[in-house]
Amino acid sequence: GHRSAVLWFTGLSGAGKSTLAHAVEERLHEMGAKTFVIDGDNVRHGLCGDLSFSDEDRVENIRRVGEVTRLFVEAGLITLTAFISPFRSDRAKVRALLAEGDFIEVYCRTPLEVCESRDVKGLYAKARAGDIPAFTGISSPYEEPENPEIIAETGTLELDECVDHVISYLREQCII
Ligand code: GGZ
Repeated sequence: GHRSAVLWFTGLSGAGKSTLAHAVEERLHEMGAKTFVIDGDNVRHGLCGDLSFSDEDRVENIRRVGEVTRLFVEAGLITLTAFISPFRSDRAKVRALLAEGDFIEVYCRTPLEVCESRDVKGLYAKARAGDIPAFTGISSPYEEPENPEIIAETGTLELDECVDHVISYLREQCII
């Protein structure tokens, strides 16, 4: 058995949030844990399909994801979310929806320069050219976590090392 909780991955576009969330999920599956990953791929088209990337809409995006997360955690799942979630106040609100210890903030600390040099989807180039308004890190803010439970050095460490770090934390906290 395991406790339920949310691993809330936050960081810039291209920082490696979804990649790390899915890799951690795979490791948890091997241990027999019940998990679910929520990311832009499964909510930005449906549940949050009406939302843009304005500050207001990002706030609403995170609010909805937070409420869904609360339900999944209540259902007993280790929930893994991967959203930029750029505003401290919104992350704090999600934390407040959950019981003490159930919100685990994982800061994927890939620096902007690294995200931009990787530019896997070409979005940074478009944002620099002015073709994407309000792009996080370029023309829209990202507020770094001040006291995250976990800092994942997704800019420098191998994926497996980052996974190990998250898994160790879950063991220390007796979640798994
Ligand atoms: C940031 C944007 C934008 C703008 C589209 N700013 O790397 P990706 O492509 O796959 O991940 C980014 C994703 C961010 O959506 P989130 O729901 O995580 O954002 S938030 O938490 O701020 O609500 C990026 C893509 O959407 N994308 N336009 N302007 N990222």
